[in-house]
Amino acid sequence: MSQISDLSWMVTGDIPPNGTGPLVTEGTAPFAGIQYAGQEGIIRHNCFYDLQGPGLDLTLYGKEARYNTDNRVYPNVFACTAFAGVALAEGEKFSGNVFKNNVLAFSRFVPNDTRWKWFTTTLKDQPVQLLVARRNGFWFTGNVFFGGAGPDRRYLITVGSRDWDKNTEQHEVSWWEAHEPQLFGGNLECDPLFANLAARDFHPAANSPLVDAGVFLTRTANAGTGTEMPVEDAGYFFDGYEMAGEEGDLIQLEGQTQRARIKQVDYTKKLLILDQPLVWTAGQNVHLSYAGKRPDIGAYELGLDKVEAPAPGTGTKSIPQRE
Ligand SMILES: [Ca+2]
Repeated sequence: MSQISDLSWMVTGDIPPNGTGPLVTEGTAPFAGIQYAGQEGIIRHNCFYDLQGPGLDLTLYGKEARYNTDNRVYPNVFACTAFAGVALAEGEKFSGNVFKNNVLAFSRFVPNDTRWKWFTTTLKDQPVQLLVARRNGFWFTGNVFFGGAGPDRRYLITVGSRDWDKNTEQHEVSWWEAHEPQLFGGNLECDPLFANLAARDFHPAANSPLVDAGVFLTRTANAGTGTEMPVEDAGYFFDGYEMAGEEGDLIQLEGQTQRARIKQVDYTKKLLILDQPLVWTAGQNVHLSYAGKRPDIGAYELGLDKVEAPAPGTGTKSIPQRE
């Protein structure tokens, strides 16, 4: 069974940014925007920001969070947290998790959790956007990493475990791309140029490098025409899950402006059933509806008449993170 997060996750008022808000208890892990353990889930079009913990924490623990597999995390904004935009836990049963077209920017580590020397000494004040305690089970492509002007860029991707005595020496994004291409490929390090960062408006500005810089979600598996489109990976797509009032995704091929709505996804056969016929070549790129030449990076698509995600501001409280 799949699940989808298509909301705009944020925090209003209850947790002040960059600080010692009322929901943090000294000596325990700060709260995550979403603490997640699921399989074949879709987490997209969210803006996670001003959190004291990670925006998204793919975690594993105990008897209730044992599997994190084959999730699709695209395209979101993880910004201005006091921990890391995204955290990935160590442990078994963690595989096939793909992060595409996300922005991870402007987070700065605050050691609210004082139990770990690595936090209070090494990571304090570092621009940690991604904190990973593992070197397998995930794939980042088409994402933007940025820590603001001036900080030590080797910490944008921080690898280590909070209770290890000696964590791995940290490296710049380009090093990870060159040395661990099975984990990182085609990511960018640049200022995302949001429309208004101070006001937490995470739309791309007109001159933003996010515009038309994203990767496509998947490709067609063979040439064809009609309403049954085979794709290499159907796990990115949503057909309403038979819920009343929910529509399937609008999709669009590269090089075309025509769009079709998904009526049904056959995840086993990797088949998209469409409401109107399209024509495609073998290996043609497929995405949700987009504007311009390519998809944008981040939660918004510049130039789309209707953003399919709700605007930030609907307000969702974060929940306590388990130990
Ligand atoms: Ca675009």
